[in-house]
Amino acid sequence: MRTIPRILYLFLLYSACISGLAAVAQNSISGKTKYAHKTPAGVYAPTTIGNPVSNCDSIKVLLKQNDINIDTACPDIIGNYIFSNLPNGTYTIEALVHKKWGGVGSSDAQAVMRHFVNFNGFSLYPDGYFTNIFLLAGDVNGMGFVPNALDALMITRRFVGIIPDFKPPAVNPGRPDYTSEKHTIIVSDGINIIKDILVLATGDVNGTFTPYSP
Ligand SMILES: [Ca+2]
Repeated sequence: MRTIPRILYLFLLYSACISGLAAVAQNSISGKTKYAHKTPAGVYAPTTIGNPVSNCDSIKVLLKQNDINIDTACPDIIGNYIFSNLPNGTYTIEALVHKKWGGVGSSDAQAVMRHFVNFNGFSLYPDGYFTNIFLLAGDVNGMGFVPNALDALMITRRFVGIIPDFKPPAVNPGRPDYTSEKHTIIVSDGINIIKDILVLATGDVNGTFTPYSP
């Protein structure tokens, strides 16, 4: 008669241990920071983008929860980053780049116009439709709309030197010099999530820039 309560006790003890382990499970998120580069022939070929050995000034990865930055990782020279010992939860990662801006010219302005024309249903240019990081990088005025004639105008104004950057007051609300993907990641059960983060110089919608060396 006493066997059943003993089994029940052991089962409850086991359950408590398992749930206790789950509560303290430590996870990690790692990957590479990459520039969404395209070759001169337009072939998509992302290239790692990192820091010099001596410092962590040119690119960082931000770890956020509920839009609040809770940690920062310093990618190495070939873009490897890692966040360790993360409690179970939902996190957002993105890169913050402080490298020299470049790679933006008339071909980017033209590409933005092609995108805009295609978005409006004309489909004149099969190569003219952006997605993902290229779409984000085309919103140079930060209005959050589909890249359009105003963005193309701002790109032109910058590469001919009328405006120094895409920041206010010349461009409102404006954008920083680099655009990053943002990934929302759920971690649990002590696993490592591998996630690369793509960046582009804001406005480099055809991915021509090579922002090296760090
Ligand atoms: Ca370009």
